[in-house]
Amino acid sequence: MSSDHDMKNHAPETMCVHGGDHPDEATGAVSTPIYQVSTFAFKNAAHAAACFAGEDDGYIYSRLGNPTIDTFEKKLAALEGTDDALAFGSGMAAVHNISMHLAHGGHIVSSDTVYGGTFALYEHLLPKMGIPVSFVDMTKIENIEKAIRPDTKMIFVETPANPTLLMTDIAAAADLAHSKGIKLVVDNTFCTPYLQKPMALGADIVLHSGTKYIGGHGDAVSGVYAGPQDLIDESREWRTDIGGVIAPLQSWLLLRGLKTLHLRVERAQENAIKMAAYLEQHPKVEWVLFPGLKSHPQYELGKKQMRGPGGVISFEVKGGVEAGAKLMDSVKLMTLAVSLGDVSTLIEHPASMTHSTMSPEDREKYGLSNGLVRIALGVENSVDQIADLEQALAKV
Ligand code: LCS
Repeated sequence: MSSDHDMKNHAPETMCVHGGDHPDEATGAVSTPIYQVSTFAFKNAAHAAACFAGEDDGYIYSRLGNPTIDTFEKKLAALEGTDDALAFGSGMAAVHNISMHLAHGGHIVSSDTVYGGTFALYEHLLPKMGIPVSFVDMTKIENIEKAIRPDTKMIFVETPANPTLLMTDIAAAADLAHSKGIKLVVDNTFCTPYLQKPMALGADIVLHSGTKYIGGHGDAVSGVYAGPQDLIDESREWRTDIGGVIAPLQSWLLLRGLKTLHLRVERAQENAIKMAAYLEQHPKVEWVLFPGLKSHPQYELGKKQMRGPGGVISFEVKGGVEAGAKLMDSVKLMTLAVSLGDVSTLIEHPASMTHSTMSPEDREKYGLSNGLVRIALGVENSVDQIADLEQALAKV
């Protein structure tokens, strides 16, 4: 594949394999090499000065840019259908960087259910740095409008939200944001660019915890966001000075992960559809929330803006927290662990794990019940996954 091949008209599966990617320019290596290097030699003092002045695009130092990192960023941007991206040492570093860049000196309106780390950053730390955050139920766009203040600079949407799987109408949120001169950031971690394209729906920035489906193998903590060139260029200065850049090895793992993103997401999703149907009819299950079930209150919105419902299910076993704990202690094939988007199926209890940063009062206020159990389906055979839950439910 030549580097100037126009990928824009290719199908999503082809984009996962080839989009934004090309043989290494220096060596012709087909798999991007891991440029495991911190600093780059200049040809002479004039070349060094030109690189620092931005007159030459030569590499300087890996916090500022590195060929393996750049290739991952270009590939992710191509998959999201935008110009460029910036990658970070974790998803939280990405959320921090974009929030500092877009909302410094102003206010953020955020989804009320977000990953617990994002909630902690927004509830506790950003206000200390002079960036207040309002949390609203974004299933209704009018709630966002009511929360907007004269100093609001950024709207942060996580859809589907972790772990309630409630959704926000991205196109409507973008129209509202832009009518007020506000930037819209969408956390697309649960869907990946394979299932949802926030940029095409009007978002200004699309963000991921790369730790999840993008890497996909549970071995690389990372984050990334993509957007138009002018915003990413501005944001790069924030990353350079705050310093949360991704490492070359992590970038390489993510590049490799992206090449099979479509296969893994399709299989996890197929497995989730089967598991959700199984759970919904089980007499010991109180309720199930999954964007692919007609019983989901926003089933139609999911169909409108997502190519499929994804691979994560939330549900509650009759008997609440104790019954959920017994279930998690009884699984054999599934792993009791946080994270999601892994090839292995992971099961966890948000109230005591990923969302323990929220007070019990906040969890109740924002609709995150104490008995909620989250399963992130992996790519195993669904017969084995369901058999594992069947034997665990029998012990509850
Ligand atoms: N955004 C979403 C939607 C997430 O689910 C997470 C992590 C992050 C951002 C932060 O990314 P990180 O810094 O961990 O790469 N979610 C996790 C979860 O549900 N279990 O463990 C981590």
